[in-house]
Amino acid sequence: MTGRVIRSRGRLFTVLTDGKEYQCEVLGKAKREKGHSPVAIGDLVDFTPVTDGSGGIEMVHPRKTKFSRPRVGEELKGTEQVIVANVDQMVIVVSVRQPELKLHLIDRFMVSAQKGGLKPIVVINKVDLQHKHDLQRITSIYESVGTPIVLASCVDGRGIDELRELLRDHESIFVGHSGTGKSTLLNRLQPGLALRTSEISESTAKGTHTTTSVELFSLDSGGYVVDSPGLKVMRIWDLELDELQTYFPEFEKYLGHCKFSRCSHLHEPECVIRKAVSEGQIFPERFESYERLYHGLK
Ligand SMILES: Nc1nc2c(ncn2[C@@H]2O[C@H](COP(=O)(O)OP(=O)(O)OP(=O)(O)O)[C@@H](O)[C@H]2O)c(=O)[nH]1
Ligand SMILES: [Mg+2]
Ligand SMILES: [Zn+2]
Repeated sequence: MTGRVIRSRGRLFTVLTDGKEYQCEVLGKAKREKGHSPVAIGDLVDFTPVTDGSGGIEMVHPRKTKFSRPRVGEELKGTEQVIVANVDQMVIVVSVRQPELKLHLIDRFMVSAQKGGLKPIVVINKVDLQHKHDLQRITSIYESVGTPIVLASCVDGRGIDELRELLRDHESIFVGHSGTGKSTLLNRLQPGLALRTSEISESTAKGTHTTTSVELFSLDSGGYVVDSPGLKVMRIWDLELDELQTYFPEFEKYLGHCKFSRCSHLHEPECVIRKAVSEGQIFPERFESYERLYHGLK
């Protein structure tokens, strides 16, 4: 039988097929697959039922999309951790404050989304709080690269309906640092979901990783959502230096026109990307994110 992995606990994966759930172990064959995590939430799998409600996963279907990162603590050995497979959108949740908004964090997730084949959506949450950001400018930055951006508040309800529309009939994973309000947003989008959320401490203004597991939920308005634990450091799995520039859509029309064919766009003369930045064709904020990511990869 074929089904979809919707959650996991320990070594057991819950596989959903025809509205029925099976608790499955991963059998030897599927375990031995090389080069990626054997089974991830969102995977389509072939399994054999053992008893009513339990079974064994035999095979994982090739993934259409994936959001992955190096397994924590194993960055050097390089093991990939697929956080979710086969969803089509990444909702990048940041907050104006608590924790503080940093554009380069959004851009890092944007790169990861595109690399994995997911369409990014940006949500700036907690706009009810006093803050110092120019939200109009931030909105134009992301609109200029074709990314939908929603200004939201779980306190006064701003942006919630708009976000619900963007999620309708899509499968979306919510990502972002701890405490930005991912679970609160999901609870607001679908009352009854009752995901655990928590107060963030005022003194450190850091979240405490309230969400600890990844699970696929269906939305009454159509589609699926996946909550995810806030990531402290968001490293991008298997990203090459040369590849980075291709995940900045606004660079695209300039690529191949620099004087040097392998221009890093950081210091070489006659670089058309830097020229576009200085002429206001590319937002300096985005270029700065590119620079940061580039240095991080070297
Ligand atoms: N003022 C304000 N507070 C919010 C808003 N959304 C969420 N919060 C608060 O932010 C805190 C963290 O919310 P969570 O939903 O637990 O954050 P999370 O992103 O799921 O965090 P992790 O699960 O740790 O990744 C809670 O105290 C929420 O009440 C908002 O729009 N405005
Ligand atoms: Mg959460
Ligand atoms: Zn260049």
